[in-house]
Amino acid sequence: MVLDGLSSGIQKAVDKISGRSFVDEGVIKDACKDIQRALLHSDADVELVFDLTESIKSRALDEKPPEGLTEKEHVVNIVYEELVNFLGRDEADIPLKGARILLMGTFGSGKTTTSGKIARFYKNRGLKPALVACDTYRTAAYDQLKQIGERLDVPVYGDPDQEDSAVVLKDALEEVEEEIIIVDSSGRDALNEDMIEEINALNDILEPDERFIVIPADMGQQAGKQAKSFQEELDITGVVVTKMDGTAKGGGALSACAATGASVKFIGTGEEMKDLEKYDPERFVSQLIGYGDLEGLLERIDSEEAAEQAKKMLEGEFTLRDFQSQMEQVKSMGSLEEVMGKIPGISKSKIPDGMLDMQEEKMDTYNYIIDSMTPEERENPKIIDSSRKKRIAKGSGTEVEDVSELIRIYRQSKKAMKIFKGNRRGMKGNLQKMMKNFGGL
Ligand SMILES: Nc1nc2c(ncn2[C@@H]2O[C@H](COP(=O)(O)OP(=O)(O)O)[C@@H](O)[C@H]2O)c(=O)[nH]1
Ligand SMILES: [Mg+2]
Repeated sequence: MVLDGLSSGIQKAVDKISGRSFVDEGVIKDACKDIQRALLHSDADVELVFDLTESIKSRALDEKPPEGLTEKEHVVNIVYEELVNFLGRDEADIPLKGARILLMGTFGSGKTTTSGKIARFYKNRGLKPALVACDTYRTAAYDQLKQIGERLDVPVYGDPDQEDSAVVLKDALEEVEEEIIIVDSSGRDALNEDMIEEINALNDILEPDERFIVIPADMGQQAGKQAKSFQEELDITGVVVTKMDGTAKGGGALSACAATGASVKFIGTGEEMKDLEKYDPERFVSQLIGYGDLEGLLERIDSEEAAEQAKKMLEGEFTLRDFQSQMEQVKSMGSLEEVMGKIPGISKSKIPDGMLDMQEEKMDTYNYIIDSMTPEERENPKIIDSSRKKRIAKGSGTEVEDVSELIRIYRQSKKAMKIFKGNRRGMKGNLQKMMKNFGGL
């Protein structure tokens, strides 16, 4: 994953806690030192880091474990919760209907690349994005975006001969038919009057739902200062932290943004269009800490719904509704491609090109099919005979073969659920099994 250094430091701390037969003050202090070291190495602010470890220490010593958790699990959970606070608490909220997004940032921060990545993000979710090339400052900017658009099969509006970005945007808005409009803009060396004026002009014309500042992670804690100045001058709604893949300073950048109250919406993790993740601090910290036990732990303490679902599965009552909600869970984790990349043991290289996108479409198809069933059919798919299949296919605008395929995959998943009986890693195991069903791996 990104931030391997930070991750191994945090994991070392967690292992120290988990590896002892009991936790005392000495162990907690020792683990906190590891966490400090890891975060400071990631260029996080010293004071913030000390505040964090103080909270961990005092909570670990004062709070009694809630029912069902051992002392050790309780302390690991405190580390997890405090790290989530530290790195941003709220999961990014990205509008999934018609949205206008204006990107801004300094030279080379990754605006143009990120514009393309965000277009892909929407396209993968079945929406129609358009890109607008408003960087009129750099000569090759239009061509760069045009190439990205061609690769993604997303229209790019712009005029390489027009020097006034406001004119480019006005013209584009007259023509554009797509529901999502993503506007790239010109950078500067730093936020200056010239840039403020230009962005304000674009803002008045576009009236965007989101104003994102793009900041490279290698700025470390300076990212917080930059987010703050853009916040004050240009009223940003979110931050995209790019280049998380190429630096040890990502933790510092994320924590500094969180400390200013700016919400990180996406992180960029590579040069390719697919390298964008919606930022979800809980998921991010789970990865930092290392899946495994922690996931089982979280499942036990805070998800009544998950517990209810698990219980039903164990009783063999895994209905098509449960199947549908599981598909939703998979989708809400990001694109299948991202999910696959995170499941140990599944190599992306084994997946044929085009398979992943196709599978996402499949999930939509399956959702339509399940929606077209009667409640009785959903609860008891056994009653779905060929005449019912025909009716369902017609109602959902799909083919009878799709309906049969869904039922087959549902049966396989149901069987897989039973195999996972008693498996503490629950959700991950289920997902992995389900992915295998989808991907035929
Ligand atoms: N490794 C890595 N490189 C990135 C990422 N985002 C952008 N880049 C690279 O950073 C450079 C500048 O990006 P560009 O989008 O042109 O920045 P702009 O000047 O802000 O529009 C390009 O070489 C990109 O490929 C990222 O998340 N990871
Ligand atoms: Mg650019």
